Parts: sequence; C-alpha cells; structure tokens
Amino acid sequence: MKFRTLRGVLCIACCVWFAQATAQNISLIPAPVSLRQETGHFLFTSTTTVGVPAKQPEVARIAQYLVDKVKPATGYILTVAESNTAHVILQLNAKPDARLGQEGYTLHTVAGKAEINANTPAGIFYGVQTLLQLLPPEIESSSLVKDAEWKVPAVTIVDYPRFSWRGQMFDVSRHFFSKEYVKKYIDRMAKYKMNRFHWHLTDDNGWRIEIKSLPRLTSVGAWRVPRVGTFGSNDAPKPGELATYGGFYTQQDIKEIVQYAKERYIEVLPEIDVPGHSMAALASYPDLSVTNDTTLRVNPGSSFSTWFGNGKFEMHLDNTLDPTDEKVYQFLDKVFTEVAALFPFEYIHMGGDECYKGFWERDKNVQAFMKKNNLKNGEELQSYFVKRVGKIIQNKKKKMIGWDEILEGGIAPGAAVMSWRGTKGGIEAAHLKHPVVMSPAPVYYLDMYQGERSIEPPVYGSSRLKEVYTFDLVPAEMDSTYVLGAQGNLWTEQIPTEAHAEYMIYPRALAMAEAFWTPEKQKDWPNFVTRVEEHFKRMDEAHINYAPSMYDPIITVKKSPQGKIMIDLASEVPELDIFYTVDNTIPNQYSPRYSTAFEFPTGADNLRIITYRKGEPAGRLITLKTEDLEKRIRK
Ligand code: TNX
Repeated sequence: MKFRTLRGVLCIACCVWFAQATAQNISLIPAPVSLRQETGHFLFTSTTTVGVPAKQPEVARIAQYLVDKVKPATGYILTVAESNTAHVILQLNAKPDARLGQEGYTLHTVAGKAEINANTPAGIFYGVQTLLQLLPPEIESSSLVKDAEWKVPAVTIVDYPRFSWRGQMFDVSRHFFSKEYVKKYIDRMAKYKMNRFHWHLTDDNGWRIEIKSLPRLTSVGAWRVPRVGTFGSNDAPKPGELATYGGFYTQQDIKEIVQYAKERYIEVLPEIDVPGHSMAALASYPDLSVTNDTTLRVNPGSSFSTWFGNGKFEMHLDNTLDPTDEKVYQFLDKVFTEVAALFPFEYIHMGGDECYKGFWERDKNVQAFMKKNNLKNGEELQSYFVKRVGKIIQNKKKKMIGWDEILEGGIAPGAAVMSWRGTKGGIEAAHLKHPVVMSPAPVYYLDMYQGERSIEPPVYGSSRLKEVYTFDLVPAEMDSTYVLGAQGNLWTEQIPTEAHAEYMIYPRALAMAEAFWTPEKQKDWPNFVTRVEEHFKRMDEAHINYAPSMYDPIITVKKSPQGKIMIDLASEVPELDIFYTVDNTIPNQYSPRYSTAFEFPTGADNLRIITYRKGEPAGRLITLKTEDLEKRIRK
C-alpha cells in the first residue's frame, strides 16, 4: 500500500473512531473495528419482522435467538420469515468478504432496515450481539418495560476479532456452581463475543464430571465436608464427618451445556488437572498415588501446603498421581475416552500446574524408575508423564493444552501452552513454535481483588480494571504468529456464591473482551470507562452484581523524611473527585478535596475517603486506621 493510501485509510479509521467516541448512545464493548454513525435510527416495534434466507437453518436459529432476547423487555414477538424484504435481515455472504474472516460481520442500520452480513453463522451471531448492544439498556430487563422506545442508531459497522481464542475460565471445583449458572456464565460471555469456555472440572476440592467407568470419582470425589471460612485456612475434615457439600455434572448435563455453548459459538475446553491438584481423584482411588493414602479426603479448603514465595512450595498431603504406575495411565485413558466423546472442541486441557514432586522423589520405586528411564529430576519425570498423557489425548484424536509447567523438563510434541506465570511461559512456548494462550497472573486472574484492598474480599493479589485493559498481551519479544489468543481465569477458592462470581467477573471481563477483540491501536481507556458505565446500566437491568471498584482510589502511604505519614491518592478513572477526612466525620463533597500528597496529622485516628464522579457519589466509604496506614508504609 502506498503511503498516501495508507494515510487515507488511517485518517478514515480515526474519523470513524472519533465518531464512535462522540456518538451518543453508542457504547459497544468490545469496540468494533470501524463504526460510522449516520443520521436517524431503526426502530423495533411489535410488527418488526426478521428475514432469513431459505434453507439456512443455522441463520434461522440465530434469528430465533434474537427474537427470544428482545421478547422479555419489549413484549414483542418478532416474526421470522424466509424473506429478503423483512425489517431485520440476517444474511450469509454469497461471496466471502475477505475483511471479515471466520467471525466478522457487517451491520448496517437505517430507518426501517437493519442488515447483518457475514461469511459464517458465527459472524451473524456477533452482528446480532452488536445490534442488541445498540438497543437501550432496558433491553436487558427480564420483565416488560413500558413506554420505552426501542431505537437503534443508524450505523455502518465493519467488525472482526483480533484473536480467534477469546476465553474465560471457570473453576467449578473449589466451589460448585449449578448447571443453570454455568449456562448464565456462557450466555454472558457470548454478549461480549467471547468464544472459549474453559471449564476447570477437577481439582483437590471436587471432581465435577461424571465418568461412567469410574463411578467413585463422583460418588466420593464430588463431595467434601461443608466449610464457610476462608479457603486455605478451614478446618480439615473431622473423623466420621459427612461430606455434604459439592455436586457434579452428569454426562447429560455436559451435553446440554456443550450444546448451549455451541448455539452461542462458544467452544468448551474441558480441563482434567493432573498429575498435581488431584486430591479428589485420589480420595476416590487412593492407589493411584505413590503414598496410597486411604485416609485422604476431598479437601474442604483446609491448608495442606506451605508456600515459600518464588512459586516454591511443599505439600503435606499427597495430591499427585504416580507417574510410574501403569494403572494411572489406564485410569487416564478411561477418563480421556469419556471426556473426548463429550466435548467436540479440538483441545483437551490436562492441567499440569503446581505439581509437587516431593512424594515422588522420596519413593524408592520412583527412584528406581527414574534411574532406569534416565530421568534426572522431578521435572523430567513430570515431562515423561505429560508426554504419555499427550499420547493418550492424541489417540482420542484431540490436541493437548496445559499450564506452562508442561514446558519444564521438555514440552510434549504438538502441545499448546497456557501461559499463567506471567508471560514468560508464553514467550518460551512461542519461541519453541508451540501454540500459546495468554492468561498471565495476576492481571488476567479474575480471582484477584480489583480495588482498594480494605474493602475488597481478601485474596493474595491485585488486578485493577485499568491494568487489565491496558495490559500488553503480546510482548514485543514474542512471535505473535503462535498466539491463539488469551483468556481470563476465574479461580473460585474465595468465591462461594454466584453474586460474588459476578462481582469478580464484571467489569474486568469487559476489559478482556475488548483487549481480545478490538485492534490494539484502537484501545482508548477514558473512552472505555464511559462505555463501561453504560454497560453498568445494562447490568443493573440484568441484575448482575458488578464491582464498582474502579471508582475507589489507589492509596499509597509513604513516610516523609521527617518521619510523618504521607498520603498519596490517585484514581484509575478520569474525572474522579476524591474527598477525605481525618477528623472522624464521614466525608462527602464538602470535605477536603484531594489535590496533592498530604501529611496525615499526628494524633488523628482515621483517614476516611469517598469519591465522586461528575458530581455524583461514585466510590464506597473507605476507612483506614492510623495503624493500618503505618502497616502500609512503603519506603
Ligand atoms: C494458581 S493458575 C493456580 C490455581 C489457583 C490460582 C489462584 C494455575 C494453573 N494454578 O490452582 O486457583 O493460582 O489464583
């Protein structure tokens, strides 16, 4: 492309972007590749019709999806007909539009007509999601909204994703979530054009997938003693105590969920986490470990390990499969046979993370095995295990993906890597020409707290919305051709309820959705914040418990050269006014307004803070005692 042409294209792209930024009522997440707002609008009414081409049942099904989505709030039952003169037209391109690829679409709305074109049904589906987002927030209501005008601004949109893998992981082992809630999770992913649901189905705290040839995995492994305390410091099971907390998905449930996801163009990636994280499996079949510990029980969030920092740890109970025992591979063959039959996605995840090698290393038989097979250390032994699992998975005609520990001791041929310990595993895997999915902790970890820690539920690390949004998921030194995409992970040790899950997911999943879909150069933080606020309105309608944490300030406490406590307040959200008190009154807009770092007066008891945005209360009341401030002092 000649420079002048390129400049012209960039110019148009900028205008389009500017139009989106300034256009009223348009708050699309993820932001489309290009959007032009025109004058006028398309109006949904009780007589709106949806036209689909003849003999395209999949497009007709998407039309029905649209009908079902608009019905509760509008009360309209739109008619679907094989027609090209209907008001809303969904249409597959007769000749592929090269710009759109496998998931892109064009959307054109004017008075009286809305048209979505794509090369594939997935593209049509994403066009429908965009159309729904162009409707007012009340469209998200599950009950009839009276006197609303169901207007869609007139637009021309051309849109397609940055990455083909746009994922969200859900850990249903640490806490169990119902089949209905899993569907909700999937449906909400679809709204933001996410297309990979990674289902963490097994761990120390529960085995959640029915394996018909191994019934104890769910009759025993799906249940643990009930605990409500902080995960990781709960009481261990008491002798004779009944295991009443838990649950699992039958194969029928799984088929239903896979189908539900498929109808939303989401592939389901099942994870069976081995050889570590296997206490639920071992509580069911104790002879699969080197310790054969028959007293082992499904872990209820009691502590069984010591962490030394630097990622080093020791397990006090054996939660690892024995990699030297043929029985283990027979067991895994059974598991993966049934898993492969249930999940149509090309990949199966075999975990591979945080495997403690101490019980292996102390075992005489394992030592003899390692010597015989010329395996020098625990990492090489784990690599031996992973390669064998790789063969099993390959025999089931699937590809294997694992956490970045599968790089240690030598990666299995063809395996894909999920980079979680930062980005370095991803960089290394791409260097070795293996496919990569980026899900680096802490930034893409949805279990991290997302704001001021004194008012967030406690957990070990932080990931704020702005960090999620602005994170560079393909570092410069990485060969991006191997990056399939990225995902956010909702680990649920500290997340026992649906409401809390939602609090952790939203709005951070929106930041990821945009990072994974929208071209990097188009990302714009202040503009994103404005759109997030529009989506808060949608979530209010949908009764989603999103976190308002982005409105809470970032508090930094330092000591001045004179030994005084210095308070520095910042905000990640533009136009946030921060008010504070040091006199035990509750702050509001009449209190001192923060402008620059200040000294916390000697003798004061509390620092209290509240934020306002555009004149309205925004953040939550934060109270830090003098001793809290002292603890936070960073030199
Ligand atoms: C690390 S990420 C884990 C999980 C925990 C998570 C908590 C990974 C592969 N392992 O087992 O749930 O941290 O943030």
